[in-house]
Amino acid sequence: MLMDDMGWGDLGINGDPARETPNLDAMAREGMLFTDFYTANPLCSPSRASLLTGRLPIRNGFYTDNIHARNSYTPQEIVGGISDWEILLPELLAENGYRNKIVGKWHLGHQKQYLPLRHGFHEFFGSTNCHFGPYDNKSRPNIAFFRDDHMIGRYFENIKIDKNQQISDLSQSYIKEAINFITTQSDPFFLYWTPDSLHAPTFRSVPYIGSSSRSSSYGDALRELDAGIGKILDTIKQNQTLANNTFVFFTSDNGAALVSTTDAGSNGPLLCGKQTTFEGGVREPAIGWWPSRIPHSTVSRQSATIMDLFRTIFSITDIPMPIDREYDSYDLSPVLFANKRIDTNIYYYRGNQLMAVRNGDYKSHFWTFTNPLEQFKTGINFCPANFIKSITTHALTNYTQSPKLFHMIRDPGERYPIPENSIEYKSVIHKYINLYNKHISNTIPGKPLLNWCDKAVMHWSPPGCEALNMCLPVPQSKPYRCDWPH
Ligand SMILES: [Ca+2]
Repeated sequence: MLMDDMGWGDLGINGDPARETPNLDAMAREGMLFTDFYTANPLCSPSRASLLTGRLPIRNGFYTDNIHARNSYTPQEIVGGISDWEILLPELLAENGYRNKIVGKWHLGHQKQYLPLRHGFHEFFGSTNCHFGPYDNKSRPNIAFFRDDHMIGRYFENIKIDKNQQISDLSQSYIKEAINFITTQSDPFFLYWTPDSLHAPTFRSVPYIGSSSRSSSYGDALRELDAGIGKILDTIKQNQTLANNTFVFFTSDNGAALVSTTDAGSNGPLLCGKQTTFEGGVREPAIGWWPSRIPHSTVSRQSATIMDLFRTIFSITDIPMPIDREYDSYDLSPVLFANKRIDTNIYYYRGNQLMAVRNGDYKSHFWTFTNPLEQFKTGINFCPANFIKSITTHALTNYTQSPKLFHMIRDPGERYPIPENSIEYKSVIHKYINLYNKHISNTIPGKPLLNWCDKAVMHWSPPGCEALNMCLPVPQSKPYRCDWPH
């Protein structure tokens, strides 16, 4: 279960005072809460590509080198998408008898060759892109919505979203689709459930309007998804075989998008939000659930990432991993099933640049950046109410000669850099410099897939448009280098 832009601090059990995620809190009581769980990137597409490949974006190609250290993703004019060479989690599971379904947002490319059914999924209900729009179908087409390998409509046309009132039944459709899939499988299955109602502009269905104490569409949408997660877990619990044999993991693709102000979640005490490699951009709410195997009501401070789910799932299912490529994935079985701690390195990337490294209790920043000053002055702020001198910088700042060091247990909010003349700094910094240098010299970057854009590849005539009489004329192809503003 992968949320979109949900923040660490949104989870009641992580300390949100209103505690409006009762079902997720119950899930954590029945399983293991991860306090130090990370995504692979502070943006949707790269983190999703990493979840499904077990590899950092720098390896699987979900980055740009058009500009140094800039975030990139898959808008509808992107030419690139997931490479055929990558072996996705569902591909390996399918080879071993699993039935795989994705419900929600794909975001690994929308051209025909990138669709989920070409990459290991048997079923798809959702969209390849964010629910942006509406558009005029002349300068930009409305985004297609898919059932399996063909479109069944477009956002704002057949798939209704009332953008002004922030209302849609889409999350309810996703909940029903998940429950229907779970209850009709005879073979082992993998469900990738990834609703996007928490991504601005957020939306919720009518019964949830005003249901949250935040009195925001985001808060209502969170209540709706929390209730849906409760229903999905109940479906599993009602069938003894399913309950004994189903591993469920809950997390989010990146931190709360604080830039969206009132239409965003909370990162609790963490610094900044989505788009940044500070903790608010990449540390996620996370829960592992498997009542017959994971000890109940446990809290793990293990630092781990979304990519670890890849190796963990193949360890649990006893399926061998490919040996012809590098992975950024640890087996979390000893953590999940015995509450042990393993030694892990966390690498924080922004585009083509390794920004920071965490190992154990310390995190070291080798580069810092929020967004360019001229953009910040227009009101785009990834760190509202957060200003840490020399840390939340509006220039890409190189600290490789004197890295910034934080203690993540004493100071998870990255407020107090450890002084460079202190005994503590001097005794630990070399370890992080070595990790940084070693990772860079050992990592062979994949070909960047998010460099090129072209209006001709937008959702003019997706597969299935003929049957619906919804094909739009495709403009002439004119590839250009995508502009990544931050
Ligand atoms: Ca996201």
